[in-house]
Amino acid sequence: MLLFISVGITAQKKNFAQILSTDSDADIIRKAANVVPSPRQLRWQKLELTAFFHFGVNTFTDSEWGTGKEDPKIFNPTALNADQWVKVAKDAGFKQVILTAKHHDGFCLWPSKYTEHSVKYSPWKNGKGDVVKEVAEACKRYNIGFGVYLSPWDRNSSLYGTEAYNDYFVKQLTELLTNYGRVDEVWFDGANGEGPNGRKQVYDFDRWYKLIRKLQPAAVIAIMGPDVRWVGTESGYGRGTEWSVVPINNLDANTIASNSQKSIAFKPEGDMRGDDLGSRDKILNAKGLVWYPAETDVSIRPGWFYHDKQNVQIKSPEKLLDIYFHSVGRNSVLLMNIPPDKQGLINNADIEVLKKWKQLRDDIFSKNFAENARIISSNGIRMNALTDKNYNTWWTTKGADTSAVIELQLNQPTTFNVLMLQENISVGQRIEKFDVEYWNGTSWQKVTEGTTVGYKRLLQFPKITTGKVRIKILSSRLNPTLSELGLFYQKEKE
Ligand code: FUL
Repeated sequence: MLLFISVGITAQKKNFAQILSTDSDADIIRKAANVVPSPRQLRWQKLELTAFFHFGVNTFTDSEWGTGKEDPKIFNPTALNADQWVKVAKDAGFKQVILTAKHHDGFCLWPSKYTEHSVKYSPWKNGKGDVVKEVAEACKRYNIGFGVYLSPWDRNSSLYGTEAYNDYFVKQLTELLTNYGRVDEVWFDGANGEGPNGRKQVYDFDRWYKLIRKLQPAAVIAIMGPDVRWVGTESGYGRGTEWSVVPINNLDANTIASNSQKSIAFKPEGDMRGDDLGSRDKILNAKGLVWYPAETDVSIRPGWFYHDKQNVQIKSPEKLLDIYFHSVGRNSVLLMNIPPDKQGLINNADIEVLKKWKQLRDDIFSKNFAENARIISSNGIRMNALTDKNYNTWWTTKGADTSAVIELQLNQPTTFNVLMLQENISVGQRIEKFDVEYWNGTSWQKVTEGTTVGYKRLLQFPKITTGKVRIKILSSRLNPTLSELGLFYQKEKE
């Protein structure tokens, strides 16, 4: 069995589908509609918000990419407090954090047995400190997820560019995945430059993936990995059309047969940065389809690491809210970087912004005007599921219907300007096109429209006041599903 194949959903439902040369277009569309996330991917998607902590020698040299030649003695945070980092993240609504255990400079935030470029050779806690341990333990105390970033590119290791580097990397991964309890995400950066000896490295991804599956089977492997895809930009803005099911052309029968039992057939390849990766045009020529959802990474500051001079360039709460709408609200998980400073603390300026951002989200999303609406959809079933605040129950259509109209009759004329839709992705991602209309007293008027929904879709539009609104699902790959539906009001600028 391929290692990335999900276990335990149902016999038929898998996170990939093979396309046969005999499949018709309709067969392919039906297969795409039935590809589902693996349990680890589903858990990850539901997090919505994860935080990145970039911290290391760069924090002390005021740089973004270290050379690998730093003296470990420069690493000396005066007041490092991982509880503070994790509490700040949790208070802002993040459900998981990822720490840069090793960035491109090769400096390890844990006392690795296999290098002298680490905290062990720094004055911090007299070389007895372990940042990975402190963050992992804080996450347990605060009950949020914990992940590690381990840069494949290593500008310090003299082994880089040789096969022995893959062994070195496996040893480091093993330390991280065995000594710190549960790890929920392993993040492999795509950067692959030259090592200290000018050589490039051929990474042994298959070996790394197998090790992760063995040691931390619940962890998702992100970016240069099979479970989570880089959205393709570091701006914080995802695609308007975001399919979690995308073509993977090495999933042909021969590859499956030859890799079965001994390898993982799939690792990211090809350009994952186009405007649209999974619509009908893209999947009809595919040899295989895979559930490969988008993660949107962005930093709260211009850089990934902390720099004093950027204290005045922190993104505003309003900017972060806009990013939220265009990442979480576009079927993606948001991974936001909040870099600790030289003291080893999250700076107060970032904390203030995060608090205000959380408040802005709460102001909008604490009141769902759809909650007590009367819901009518002639070919729909389980109307109550739409507003029961339970993701696991869902509305769908009868028979083979792939279009539907869902009308909401509100108790009184209500003002709103945000729509939230959530598909039940545990049965697949299906909705391709929808319109939103409101009743102006004499006729239905179009408010907005959308393409994909996926785990969560948020749409903003100029405010309207009405007693009736309807969602018209115009096209879907199979019976459309909706787990939740919301109407909200976002205070408009005066
Ligand atoms: C990039 C790296 O080169 C940056 O330094 C940062 O870690 C970012 C998240 O990924 O590829």
